[in-house]
Amino acid sequence: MKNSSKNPTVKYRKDYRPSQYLIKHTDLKFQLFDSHTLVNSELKIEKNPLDKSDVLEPLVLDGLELELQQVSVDGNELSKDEYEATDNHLTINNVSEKFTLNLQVKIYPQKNKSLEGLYTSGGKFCTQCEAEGFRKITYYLDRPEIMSEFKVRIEGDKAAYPLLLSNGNPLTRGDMSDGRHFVEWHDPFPKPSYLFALVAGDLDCLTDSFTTMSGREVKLELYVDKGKLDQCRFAMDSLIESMRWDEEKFGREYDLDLYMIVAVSDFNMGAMENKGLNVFNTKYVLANKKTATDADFEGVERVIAHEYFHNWTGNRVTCRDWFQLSLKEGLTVFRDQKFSEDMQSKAVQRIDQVKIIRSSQFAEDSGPMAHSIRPDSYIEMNNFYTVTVYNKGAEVIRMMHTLLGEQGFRAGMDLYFERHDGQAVTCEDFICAMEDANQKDWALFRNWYRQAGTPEVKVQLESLGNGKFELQFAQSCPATPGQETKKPFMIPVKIGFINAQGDVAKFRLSDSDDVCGETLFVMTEENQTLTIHSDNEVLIPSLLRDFSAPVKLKFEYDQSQLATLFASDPNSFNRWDAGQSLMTKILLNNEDEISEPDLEILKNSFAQLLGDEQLDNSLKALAVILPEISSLIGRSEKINVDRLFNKHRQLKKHIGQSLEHTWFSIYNTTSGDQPSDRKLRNVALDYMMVANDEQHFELAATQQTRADNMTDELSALQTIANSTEGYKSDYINQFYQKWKDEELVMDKWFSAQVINDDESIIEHVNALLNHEKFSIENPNKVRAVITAFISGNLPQFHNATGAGYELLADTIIRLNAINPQIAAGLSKQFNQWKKLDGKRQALIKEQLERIKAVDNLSNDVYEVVEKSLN
Ligand code: 0A1
Ligand code: ZN
Repeated sequence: MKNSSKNPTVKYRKDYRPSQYLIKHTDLKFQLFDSHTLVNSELKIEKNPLDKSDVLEPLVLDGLELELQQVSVDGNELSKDEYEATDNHLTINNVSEKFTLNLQVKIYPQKNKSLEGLYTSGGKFCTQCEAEGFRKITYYLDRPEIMSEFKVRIEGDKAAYPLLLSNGNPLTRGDMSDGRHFVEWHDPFPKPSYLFALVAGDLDCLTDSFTTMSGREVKLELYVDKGKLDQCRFAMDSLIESMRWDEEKFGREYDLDLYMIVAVSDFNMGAMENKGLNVFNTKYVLANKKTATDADFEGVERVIAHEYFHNWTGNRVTCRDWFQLSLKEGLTVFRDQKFSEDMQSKAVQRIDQVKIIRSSQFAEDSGPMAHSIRPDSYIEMNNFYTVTVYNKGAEVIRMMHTLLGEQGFRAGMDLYFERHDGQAVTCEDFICAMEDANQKDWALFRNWYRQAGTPEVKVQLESLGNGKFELQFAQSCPATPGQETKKPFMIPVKIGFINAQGDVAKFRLSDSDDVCGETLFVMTEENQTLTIHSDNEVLIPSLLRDFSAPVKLKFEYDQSQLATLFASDPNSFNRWDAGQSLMTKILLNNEDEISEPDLEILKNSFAQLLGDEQLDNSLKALAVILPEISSLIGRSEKINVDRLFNKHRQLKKHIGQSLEHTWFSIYNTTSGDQPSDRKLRNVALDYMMVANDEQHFELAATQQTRADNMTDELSALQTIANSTEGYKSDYINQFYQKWKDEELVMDKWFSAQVINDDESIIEHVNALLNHEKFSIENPNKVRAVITAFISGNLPQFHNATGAGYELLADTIIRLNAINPQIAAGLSKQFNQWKKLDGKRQALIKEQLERIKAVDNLSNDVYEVVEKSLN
């Protein structure tokens, strides 16, 4: 098909109609062979009692890339004229109110490189069905509101696949002829097809158990490739912690007797919450001190928790349709964030969460793919597993939590589970439960679900004399595709003050006698004023503490006010944020270079902060890391990137050089063995290398060679790979020789080599794409090389020659034919192009048009590219 004829269907939220049919029971039989798989299904179908129409419409099942071999209804095989099979559907015309449908289809998992449906990875079979992958396994009503009780029989060669796993509990197993065997599974909880899973292979297993709050014992099984058991303990402990935490915080108990996790190397996303049988990207399971960094450990803990928490928020209560995705994802991300805040440092976690919002979500919200957390339409659902639905969705839940407090929020959650356990529901149902449990009317709050775009809140402070002050607030939100004008949002703004000396400034609200140090002001209109009283003559406001709403807050601070907040705001998040604002202001002003006084202010602020003995080392490290270039672009409407890149380099160099002695002393005296100590030491090393890589190269080299943990080893490698030293390749090779058999470590080795801010890098990236350890079919490798380059090396991605753009387009075109989901994800990286200068815009447009003209362009890539060009 030539793509000029492309006419993909757009699905609209407003068109939702309940299905006329339900599938009460689903019996599946899988016969796994070396070249293909046969799937037999028996579906007990009946008319949906909610459907009141007298007319029975034809049954239309979804199906994709299936070879249909047999169809029978109530035991009678249908002849070819009694059904119609097209590229996407199987239609059966004459059906009754209740019947049994039997189908046999043939599929080719070994050839499936989209990693959706049933596929093979490293010699084992596995599945990925969310969002619409089950239709690549058999014909089905492949929509989340169809909840069915599943029985599954898997047959395969016993030597190659001693393990045959599916959801729920194993029922029976036995041997067959020809060295084959079978296992039968039953999942007592009705579930949508997207939660189905199957795994077959020969794997090692770590087992443990968990006794639930009601005293039931749950078997825990973690399956990994042979030889990897020494990298499993942390994931298992994280699972146990998550199970305990969900009981303590939300009263939620696990419901089956068995919880299985399988790690696979080829996986499009992080992991998948299939009922009782999670499938994980190895990146979020395998970790020990030697192979994984501190950041990797945090990732494992977070994703293990996320998938576990889905058992209640996603599986027990699921989504009615895919427009409601944030119902389960926003809520589950919020839950995993809360968990991580309890396990790690709260402020550090919050900073990391907000960095994602500011660097990726603000960008998405200001680009051609902007959508509300509950989108109105889509062409390809896979394109909507976004930072907006997930992370902004979590911010929206967090605002509910902020508005209701811990107890009110818990009451809302309890009511939500009580009302909707076992159902497929909507975001509206969730809001209603929160409202009803707390006697609230949140008509206005719903605008967060309806409207896309990042609201801007402008704040001014006016002193009226006699200790009386006025904070004036004004909110607005820019137009986004399809939404020209916006209604006001409900915006909780957490506020405190410090005085000119940097001490906490207490205050009193006009309508109260209580003196306080902090207040929550809830905006509901475009313009509002808050009057306060304070004994201090000068107040410096500390606004939107802990990022209490996903908005851009604008207050005209001068540099000295920001420096004071950076030195002494008692709110750790805002203290960090003041430093970011200070740097952002300087990096984004209209000067071509940073002035000497500005450099001096920053240097002094950093020196003072680094000397603060009260401050935790990880907060110190975070505070001295420059704002990410992506977030500086993300927050701008138009951007002169050449100027930004130059100033970013200038600032980094200056901080490195002017504080060289401080870095050296931090490096030598920070001796602890905690992640926070490593973090600060490695930031110091990086600045030293930026200051003078010739002089400090030995130090980095020694660190890489002697390290007993991956955090230090990799940090050293990264800074070495970024240096200009000729013999850095010795150390890149040394790392390679040591780790070439560890796939996940090889991903780090690739990534470390693509962030060098040097013109020759594109050639090097191309060489890495041809390296024997690289595979375009493995998403982790694509992320390790391509995503790491285009998001971690923006100066060279935006190289004025356009070579970076061409490299990305080449990769997208290659991947379009292999794995459309990953190809589309990469295509989104062009979405900021209209902010750039004319020359770069023309270069990107050329690449977008080249992609659009590709034969057999997938819907996934088409949707992103088409929206970007419009
Ligand atoms: N529900 C999973 C994420 C996920 C979504 C789609 C996938 O393939 C298209 C795979 C995983 C989660 O939130 O963890
Ligand atoms: Zn999720």
